[in-house]
Amino acid sequence: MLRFLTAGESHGKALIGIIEGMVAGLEIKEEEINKELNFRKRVFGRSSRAFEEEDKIEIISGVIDGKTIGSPICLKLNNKEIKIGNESVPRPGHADLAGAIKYNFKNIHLVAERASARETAMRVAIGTIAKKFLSEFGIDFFSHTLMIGEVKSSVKLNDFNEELKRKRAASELYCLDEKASQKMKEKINSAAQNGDTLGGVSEILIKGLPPGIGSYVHYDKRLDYRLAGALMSIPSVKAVEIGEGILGSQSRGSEFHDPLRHNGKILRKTNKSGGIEGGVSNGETIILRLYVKPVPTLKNPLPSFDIVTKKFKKAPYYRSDVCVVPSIGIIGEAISAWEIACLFLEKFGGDTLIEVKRNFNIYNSNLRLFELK
Ligand code: EPS
Repeated sequence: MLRFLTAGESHGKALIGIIEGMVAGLEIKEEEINKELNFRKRVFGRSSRAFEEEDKIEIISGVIDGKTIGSPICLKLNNKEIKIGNESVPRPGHADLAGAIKYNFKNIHLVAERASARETAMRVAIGTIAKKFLSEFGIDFFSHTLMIGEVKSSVKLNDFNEELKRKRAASELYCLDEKASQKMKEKINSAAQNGDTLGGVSEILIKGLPPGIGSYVHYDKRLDYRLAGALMSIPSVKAVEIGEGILGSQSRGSEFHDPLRHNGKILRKTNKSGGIEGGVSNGETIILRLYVKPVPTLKNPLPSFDIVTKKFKKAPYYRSDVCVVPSIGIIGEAISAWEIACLFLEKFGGDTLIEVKRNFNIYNSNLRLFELK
């Protein structure tokens, strides 16, 4: 079984991650993790903190001579900024108040330090190892920004390639529509000037996943359940859509479902199901959309109250992000990779990469039976 645990506060000494159950024999370099960590952070609309933190991963254990050895992998990310504040006024929309009630704290920073999306840095590091594992089987991940504020990208994808990855990396907002991207930047600037924040939508595509990952037999092994549940754990994500799920709720069955054909191989004209049918991958690209709420720390704050005096007070403002949508795409890729790696290992299990590849190849040769005319 593959599992992980993270520890660490946003302004504590460090973030720690421990992975258990990763196969032996997987090559992994710190630079590969650092590349994804950089992607997560340094985007237009993030606060200065995101640019100040170095986010250089240290692999403490489980990897020797550049390869995993099957023992727990311990990862560490040092924080540059180390300080814990004191504040008794919660921000509406933040974990502050619910967390302070739950733990009987009078200082909301004791909540915010762990509720902070800084924790997702470690989950991106962990997910990068899952991505590397899945890349050994031709499975690849991509994300791009579909909407910020009300500005929509005109680019809708069912596939991606290295060129699109380069284009995405060159965009300040990871948006493939240059005109829309410009408008999104203007929206972010104007929200910042008004002391406000913005949400939006990020789309994730996963290709190369063979049919049969997940389960229709056990609710807790359904691929859609696992992906949606895990993606909802990203701070600010308020809804997850799979394929054209929202459109489906307004369509007839005859309009919505992807008709099947067989022409030497299985063919679907459309992919409205987003690559998942009955909780199981069907071999099409997995398409997920993450709906992100605006960050709750506002320069022009909402009404709140002091949890000690119970008197009215405006919510406090601290340096904060104006928009985190592009970062959410990168975090979502890592988190999806983790969930898929867990289900993939359950199906093709083994202690070494070679053993898993052998099981995968046997399954793949059986799959070819479906491809025969
Ligand atoms: C965050 C608040 C900001 C963000 C932080 C997440 O940090 P600070 O409280 O230091 O201003 O910059 O994100 C990161 C530091 C990061 O690495 O993503 C929050 O409250 O969620």
